[in-house]
Amino acid sequence: MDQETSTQVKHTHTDTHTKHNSTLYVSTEPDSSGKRPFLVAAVCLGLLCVLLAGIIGLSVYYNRAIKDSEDKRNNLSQSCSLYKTNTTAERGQLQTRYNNLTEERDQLQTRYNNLTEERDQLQTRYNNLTKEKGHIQAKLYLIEQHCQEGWRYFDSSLYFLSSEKKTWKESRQDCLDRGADLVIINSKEEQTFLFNLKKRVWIGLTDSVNEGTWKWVDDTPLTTRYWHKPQPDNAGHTGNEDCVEIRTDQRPLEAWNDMSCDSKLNWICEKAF
Ligand SMILES: [Ca+2]
Ligand SMILES: [Ca+2]
Ligand SMILES: [Ca+2]
Repeated sequence: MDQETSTQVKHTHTDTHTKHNSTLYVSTEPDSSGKRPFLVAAVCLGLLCVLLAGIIGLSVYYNRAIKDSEDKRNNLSQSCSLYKTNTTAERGQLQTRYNNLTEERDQLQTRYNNLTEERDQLQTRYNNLTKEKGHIQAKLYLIEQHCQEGWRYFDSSLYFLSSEKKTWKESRQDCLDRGADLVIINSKEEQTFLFNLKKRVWIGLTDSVNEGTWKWVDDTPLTTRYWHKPQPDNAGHTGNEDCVEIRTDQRPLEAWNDMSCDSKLNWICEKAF
C-alpha cells in the first residue's frame, strides 16, 4: 500500500511538470494526502520538544553555573576578608614588636652611652692614680735616700738635725747646700715634733732685716708664735738678738727664744714635699 502511494506521489510530481491531468489525479486521493500535515506537525512538535528540552537543559546548566560562580565569589570574598583581618592583626603585632624593639634599642643605647662615660671616667681616674702612684714611688724613693743620710720624715717634710754647732748664718748655708733651708714651723704638731728632738736648735726665723718684724726664711711673716715669755726680749750680751732657737727646758708650745745670731747651736733643716 505505502509503496503504491509513493509511486503515485512520485508519478504525480513528475506529471505536474508535464501533464495537468495527472495533477488532478493526485488531488483526488484522500487517503495518502491527509496524513502529511500530521506528520509534519509531529515532526515539528518533536523538534520543538527537543528544542524546548535543550533550552530547559541549558537554562538549568547556566543557572547552576551562575550559582557555582556566586558561591565561589562568596567563598573568595570570605577568604579575602579573613586574609585582610589576619593581615591587619599580624601587622598590628609586628608594629607593637617593632615599637618594643625600638624602645629597647633606645634603652640599650642610653645604657651604652652611660657605660662609655663611666668607662672614660674610670680611665681618667686610672690614669690619675697611675700618675699619683708614680709620684708616690718617686717620693718614697727620695725619702728612703734621705733617711739613709740621717734625715727624718714627719708630716710631708724631711728634717735634718745637725750634729755640729754653728752660727745661724752658717747653719742656714749648710741647709741651702743640702737643697733645703732652716725649718719653718707651720703647726703646733711640727713645733712639738721639733721640741721632742731635745736639742737647742736654730730655726728659720729672724728679725735681722727690721728689728721687731719677724720673718721666716721664705720671707713669709710670723703668724703663729710659740715664744717662751717674756721672749723675744732682744737682750743678749750684745743687746741685739735677731735669731730664734728652740730651748729644751721649756714647754713644747712655749719654747722659743731670740738669741744673738753669732751664737753657735745645732740646727734643723727642712725639705718639704
Ligand atoms: Ca714646716
Ligand atoms: Ca731682734
Ligand atoms: Ca732673748
